[in-house]
Amino acid sequence: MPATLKINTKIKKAELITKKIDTNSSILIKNSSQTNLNTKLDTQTPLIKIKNGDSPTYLNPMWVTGFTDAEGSFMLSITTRANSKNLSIRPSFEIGLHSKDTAILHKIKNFFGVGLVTIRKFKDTGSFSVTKINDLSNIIVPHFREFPLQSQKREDFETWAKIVKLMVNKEHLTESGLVKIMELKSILNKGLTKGTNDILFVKPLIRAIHLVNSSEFKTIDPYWISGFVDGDGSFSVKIYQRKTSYQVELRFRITQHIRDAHLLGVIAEYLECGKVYTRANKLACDLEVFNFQDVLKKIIPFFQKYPLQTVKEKDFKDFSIVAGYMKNKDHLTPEGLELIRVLKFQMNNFRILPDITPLDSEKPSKD
Ligand SMILES: [Ca+2]
Repeated sequence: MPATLKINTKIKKAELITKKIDTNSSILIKNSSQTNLNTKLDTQTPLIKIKNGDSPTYLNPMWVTGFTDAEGSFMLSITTRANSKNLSIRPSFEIGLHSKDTAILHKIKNFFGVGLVTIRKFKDTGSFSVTKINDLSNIIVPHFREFPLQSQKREDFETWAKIVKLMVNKEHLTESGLVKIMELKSILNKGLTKGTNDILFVKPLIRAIHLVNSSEFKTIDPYWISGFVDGDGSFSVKIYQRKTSYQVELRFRITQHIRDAHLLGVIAEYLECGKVYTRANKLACDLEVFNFQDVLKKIIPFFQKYPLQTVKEKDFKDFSIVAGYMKNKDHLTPEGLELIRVLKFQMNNFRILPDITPLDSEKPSKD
């Protein structure tokens, strides 16, 4: 019982602190240095239209692409119809999220003006999906042609768009068209599944690798980064105990499958900070920024200028407040450290449940 009581008081305290800091948040960006990054920040105009000062009514198209690079899927389902040899071929575009973050799915639906939002309460998930062939062909494909994907998902999109085109031309109704679709499916996402492989003789294609050009990437709309981080990024506060003292560390991270290690390196170049680390299992990699000056002068000003759109924005705000304390050296006093602990207790997994993408899940650390 005393533990619960203690946490409740802490949370109340944290709310008070958050309010106090919010009205005075300019302290965090006073010292932005005159690096190339800052010049870049100043020359780009944010495209999001702001209503009432803080609630964005429209999503930036490049944010939508960045978020799709992190969380979207270009799918193709091929099933055999009952009592028939005919195949049912259904392409779709989907974004699946934890149900706590479904508000953004409705915004994405409004952005495209097509598709459906489905919430599965018992599974704690929600998704935005577009399945009508005309919507895929007239809305989804043109969007990703105009605002291109940057990760390996670009290859999935290109393959999938060819399938959509074949279907618009009704080629899936011919045997040769069907073979073409199956061949394309062999390099889409996880490739062919067992059942469908037996039906037609299919020669699997070889998947191309998409390598972003780092000098071209320097001119990317910064909202692509915000969208990508809204999907696969995280902001965390670590408190390490030393022998007689505590050390506070702020960590910004983007996690990807190993196939996108190159992209993370290009993002690090763009942000002018951070380094890419390969995980021990060699299946995933992380771009990490934990140098305090980089966090304070590069990461925080960037996401203040190009705000996140999901509930991750709340974690970013808490993270920024802690940075403000650390800048004032408040973390070196017992009171300051306690305030940081309180904020840490309301962030990330304490605020929302872990992401449904296994790569993104991070257990709350015990400190
Ligand atoms: Ca992801």
